[in-house]
Amino acid sequence: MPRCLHRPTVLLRRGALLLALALAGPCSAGPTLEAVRARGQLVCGVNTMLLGFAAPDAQGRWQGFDVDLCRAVAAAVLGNAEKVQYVGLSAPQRFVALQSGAIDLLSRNTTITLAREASMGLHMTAVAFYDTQGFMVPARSRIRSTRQLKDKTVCVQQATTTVRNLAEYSRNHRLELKTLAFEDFDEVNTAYFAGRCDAYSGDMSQLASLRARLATAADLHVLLPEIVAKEPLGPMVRRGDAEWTAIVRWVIYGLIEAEEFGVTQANLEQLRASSQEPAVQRIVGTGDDLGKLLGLERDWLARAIRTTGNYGEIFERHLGRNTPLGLPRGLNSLWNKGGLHYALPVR
Ligand SMILES: N[C@@H](CCC(=O)N[C@@H](CS)C(=O)NCC(=O)O)C(=O)O
Repeated sequence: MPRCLHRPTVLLRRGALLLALALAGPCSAGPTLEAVRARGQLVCGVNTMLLGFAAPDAQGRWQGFDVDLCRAVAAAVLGNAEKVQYVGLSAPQRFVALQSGAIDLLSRNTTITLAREASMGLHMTAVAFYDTQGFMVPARSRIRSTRQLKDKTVCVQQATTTVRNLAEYSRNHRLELKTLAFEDFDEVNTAYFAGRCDAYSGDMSQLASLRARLATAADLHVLLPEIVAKEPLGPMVRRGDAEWTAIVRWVIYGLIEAEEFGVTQANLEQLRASSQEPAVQRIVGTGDDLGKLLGLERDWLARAIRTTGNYGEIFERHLGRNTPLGLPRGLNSLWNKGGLHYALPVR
């Protein structure tokens, strides 16, 4: 953010530290925030149909974990979570959509890897969901470990991290897996549920989602315990807009920090009215004006929390034990509860 840093740097040289801090912000909005504001709408790329992450409900309203991240960003930057246009994107379409400027934000079960960040003109923001790649098999197959997959056929979708991870896993474990890869998601699902493959490989959350949506009571499916690869999922943005990258990143960290400090959708207004705790005041928008540093309103994070609740509330609403997916928090617990979510501090 050269334009943001420039002014304080010059002033620091003149020794006017306090003045510099007072003047630090609002920064230049950055092209994406400017475009989103001018349009009055955030254009968010999501999955076409992945129950729990992004799927239209009976009324045609998009619902899910990835959708709530779009809503939280829209609430933080526009003050209105309804001002989102959703663009359903398949695995092969997603990066082109972001590179071409067709979407402002890609919030779509996308794994962050070095190659993806360094070679595609894109940036990761933050890990929103710690996933792992695994296998699903029909319960009747009696396969309960990847050791029993030798020479078996595995269904996967092309243009995903899944394909290469699977090849490496097969080689490392001498499994001689045969891969049946399809470009189209529906084709993979149809092939697997019609019994054309012995196993389905993908991110564990996706396998749980597919099982919840497509398996029948008479045809049960189990997830094998072994882990094929780490799959850290998170929103991506275009390169070259540091302000926008920072906004999306800090909305995610803010939602995680809100959980850590006990700020929920239900107690937000009460904490805004009465909390004297500086960390809580920063989150609910009554303390230091951190929104200004991001080019946003003082209550940017409160607007997001009012809309979606904190990170834990989003997780439980769409993916948790009381949902069709029934996922445990596991790796997605907070750092002080045995998990990996350690938000950089909102201060
Ligand atoms: N996290 C992996 C996999 C993401 C992915 O696209 N998974 C597929 C298979 S479950 C999917 O969601 N497909 C939906 C579609 O293409 O419409 C990645 O980033 O490559």
